Amino acid sequence: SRSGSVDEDEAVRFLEEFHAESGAAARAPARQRAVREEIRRTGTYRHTPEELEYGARVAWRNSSRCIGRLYWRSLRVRDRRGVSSGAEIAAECVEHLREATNGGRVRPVVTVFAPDGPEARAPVIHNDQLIRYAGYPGHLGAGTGDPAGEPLTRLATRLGWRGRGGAFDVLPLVVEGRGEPARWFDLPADAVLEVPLGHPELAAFAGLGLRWYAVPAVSNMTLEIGGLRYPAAPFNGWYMGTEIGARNLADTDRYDLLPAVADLLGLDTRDEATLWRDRAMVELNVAVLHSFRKAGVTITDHHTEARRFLSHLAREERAGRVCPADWSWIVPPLSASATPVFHRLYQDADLRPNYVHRAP
Ligand code: HEM
Ligand code: NRG
Repeated sequence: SRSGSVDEDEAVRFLEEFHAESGAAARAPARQRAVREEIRRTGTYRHTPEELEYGARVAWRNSSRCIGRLYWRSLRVRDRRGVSSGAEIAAECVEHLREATNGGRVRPVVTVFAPDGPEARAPVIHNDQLIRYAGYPGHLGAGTGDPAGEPLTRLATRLGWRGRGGAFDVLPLVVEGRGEPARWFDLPADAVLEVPLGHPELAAFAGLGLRWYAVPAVSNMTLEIGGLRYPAAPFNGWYMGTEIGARNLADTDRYDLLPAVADLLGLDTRDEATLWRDRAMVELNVAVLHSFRKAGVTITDHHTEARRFLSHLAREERAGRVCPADWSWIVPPLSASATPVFHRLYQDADLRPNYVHRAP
């Protein structure tokens, strides 16, 4: 077969799994022959809508870093393989966010754009996530916004976008349509639901002026199914509170807010043994969960999600499958040993279909 063409055996392995799991074994031989023939003739093949939907869901099931896999069958798959211009991709990402946000009752969604092929490269979404805050570097760590947003802020700015210099400026989408240069597209405000953060007991907490967005929509991973690669395939579920309260707002190379929260709590930050960091982290996480709940936005806590994950593992075993899992990602970054996922080990495996990282 010619170079850059899809691996026939990978394609057939996927089709075998698809037909076996979807109870359509009778149709398998004819479809496999047709796909082999299509690959030999064109270097690639097209998934049927059913294969794409199944592949995107199993790719989630196979994501060994994800604690949220209990609901893998409920993933909504938006088939937008025919869309490849920058402007249309941006518009479809906005539609994705509207469907996923659903007024706060967040729904897991993936939108699949045109794949890589022997004739044409796939379109590129430069954002790590569809919604992210800008980061503006300053002197001696005195920057503004989210340091994780700095690379995209730089790229968007080079392309002519002007940020307002605030701590929570929503970045534009930066998209390269097939065969087009990169362009930026502002997200309309009504497609970006955000939650202002307050604390159930500490009235002064709201004075910190913190907020976070409702929908984590990862857009820097390639969906791989049956030898085909879909580099533009943003997906989302809902947040687990610790992602925001124990990492995004707390990490020293992110918003680094534990000292400010500790001050608010009146803790002695000169003595590590007061555990001011730990106490501030708990209250920050309480604020995140409380605020999302109050705003009617779906979120989960790490105790509930850890329990659900173990039900998922048990269910997968009953179905005769191993559920690959990466302990270092499954275990939450707060109160790890108070959750059941901490107290055991997991088998890991690099299965396909899957969502895989691409070079930045
Ligand atoms: C990672 C939770 C839905 C695929 C994670 C992580 C958490 C999580 C806590 C670790 C993130 C980190 O430490 O940065 C959830 C919850 C969901 C959900 C609560 C609610 C439904 C989904 C969906 C997909 C998915 C719908 C794909 C269709 C992944 C992948 C990773 C991941 C690929 C690894 C990301 C990476 O390597 O950076 N998830 N998830 N998750 N999740 Fe989920
Ligand atoms: N930690 C990242 C998001 C990574 C994926 N997490 C999810 N995925 N919940 C953050 O923004 O904090 N998901 O598809 O729901």
